[in-house]
Amino acid sequence: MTPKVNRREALGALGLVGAAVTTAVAPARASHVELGRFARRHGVHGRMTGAQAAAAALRCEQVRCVFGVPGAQNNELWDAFKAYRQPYFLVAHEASCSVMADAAARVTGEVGVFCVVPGPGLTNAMSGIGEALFDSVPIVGIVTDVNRAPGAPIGQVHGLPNEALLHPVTKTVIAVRHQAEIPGAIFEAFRIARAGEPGPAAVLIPFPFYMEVWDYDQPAPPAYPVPFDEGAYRRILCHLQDRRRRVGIYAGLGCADASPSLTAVAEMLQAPVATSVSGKGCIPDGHPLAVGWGYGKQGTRAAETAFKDVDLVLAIGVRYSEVSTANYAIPQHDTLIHVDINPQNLGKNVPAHVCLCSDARVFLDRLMADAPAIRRAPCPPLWQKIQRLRQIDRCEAQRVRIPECVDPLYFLSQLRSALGPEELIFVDVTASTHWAAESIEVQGPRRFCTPADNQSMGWAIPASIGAQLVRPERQVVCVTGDGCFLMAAMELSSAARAGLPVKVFVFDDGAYHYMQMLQEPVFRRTTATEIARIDYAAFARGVGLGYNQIACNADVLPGIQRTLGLAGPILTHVIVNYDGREIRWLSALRSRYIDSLNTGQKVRLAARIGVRTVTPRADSD
Ligand SMILES: Cc1ncc(C[n+]2csc(CCOP(=O)(O)OP(=O)(O)O)c2C)c(N)n1
Ligand SMILES: [Mg+2]
Repeated sequence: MTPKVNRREALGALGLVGAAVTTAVAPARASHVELGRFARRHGVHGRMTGAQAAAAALRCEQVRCVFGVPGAQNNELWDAFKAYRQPYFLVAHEASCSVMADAAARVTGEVGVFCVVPGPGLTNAMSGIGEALFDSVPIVGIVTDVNRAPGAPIGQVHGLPNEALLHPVTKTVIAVRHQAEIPGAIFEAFRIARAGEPGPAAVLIPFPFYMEVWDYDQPAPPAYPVPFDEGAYRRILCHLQDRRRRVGIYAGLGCADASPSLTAVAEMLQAPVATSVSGKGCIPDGHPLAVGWGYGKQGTRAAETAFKDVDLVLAIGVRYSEVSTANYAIPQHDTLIHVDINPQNLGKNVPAHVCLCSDARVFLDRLMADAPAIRRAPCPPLWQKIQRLRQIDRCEAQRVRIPECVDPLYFLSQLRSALGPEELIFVDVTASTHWAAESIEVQGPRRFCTPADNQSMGWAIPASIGAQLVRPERQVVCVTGDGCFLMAAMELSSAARAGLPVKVFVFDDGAYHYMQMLQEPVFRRTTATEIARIDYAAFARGVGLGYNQIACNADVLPGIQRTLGLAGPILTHVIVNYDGREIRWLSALRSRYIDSLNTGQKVRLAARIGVRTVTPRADSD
């Protein structure tokens, strides 16, 4: 009689065989391939299994943490992480692991790494991969695949077309065809993730290769060279040599690793500096030339006003994305010079007079070398004007305008003042995001993070956990909405499990206020925006978080201080009210939207608004 073996037993047996092979081949080699040897030759060298080679390559890249969830296909790999002392972090849902890798990359400037099983593990991770793609963040996914050998069985579990799924959301997918390729594929993925405009790269490794043994001799390759177009640079210098032209700098995330150079160039050119949302902090907000976020109607008043006096905009490491410009509503200037590492971004959304494909720091340092030809005289009236304008913005944020419950913008200004300049702030996709971009001043790069261009709700919760893990010395705070919370809150159980002291503030207004703001003016009613109310105190208790509540403006600063004074992960329930303040970004978007309609569309919109305004409506939800 044939014994019945169920799937779990079969996979368990497979695991045992794997372990036997590993121990038969690896113990002497395992120590042989540890870091001492990497340090000498910087690569993966020696006889080992595919799983060990993958772990060794990650150690070689000095990965701080691999975020993910194991599964039948990649248990071998997770075991190798442990054997090779590669730090890892188990998430509650793979939707979080790519986000945590992204956040770890944002706050450290290094490549973040996640590891998933094929099929649902991968599809769960895809929103986060998309966010890293749109926000130019270098992450590497170690994605296990099913058996793809010729003649492999059909109907394999998780056998979705994983390679095809990955292509549209990554810079590259390296599909491994033989165990010999594993470390080289991982090194190449890191190189591509970092090269040019950073972004996600994936390595797809069919699970049978993890147990195959090979003699590896795989050095880690050098980084890709950075291009520089000397001719375009000379044309930029010609524009800057005309000292009558007043320069304004618009800096994006591409300047994150060039902060001192950016500041030096701004001083040398006496140029006000505005940033994109992702570029916040690339020049410290306390600097006399920093005007805050954006330079149109959507950004700070200081930036909008200061850039009215500018003739020449020097846009560096920035893309003029939809969100950063409130749907491309950016003021035109006499001259725009666009410098970015990705040639496909150059002059694309806003026509530019000169484009230069360059790394931001290389470009800025070249400008400093040419300072004698372009330097402007110090301009104290400009500093005073900026200081005055910024003071007006600060006063507005610090004033309570919404007396009932908590005024969100007032809360954000108080949160800023309660935190040290080094602390890390994560803000989710809520109506308050744009107030945060306006009002939260940031004194250095990589300290203010938001899912800027893919706008994936719930992102900030796992992101703040990932950041806290790799930056234990910093306080990480997360501001999220109650809708975002419903999407991602269970991941807080991982922060509780690991004792990560992240502080999460959830703005509870019982609704998708962001959607209500978009819907109400044009439909005169709201649809599918009222969300489930939950008991936050019970939730916190249930997953092992500390709890605090802030219910009125008078308690905002004391309440924030109470939360920051508590040890461990804390959930703070902030009862907010949105009625009574303008969101500049939204006003800019609205006027841009109306302008973009043709006459017929405008007439239909006006008719609908007219009819619904006079018709009683009780059907908002
Ligand atoms: C995954 C995802 N689904 C839907 C949206 C569209 N969206 C943007 S903001 C928002 C509502 C956010 O609600 P909440 O978190 O409660 O924040 P609030 O605006 O109420 O402060 C929605 C549905 C999105 N950005 N991402
Ligand atoms: Mg809400």
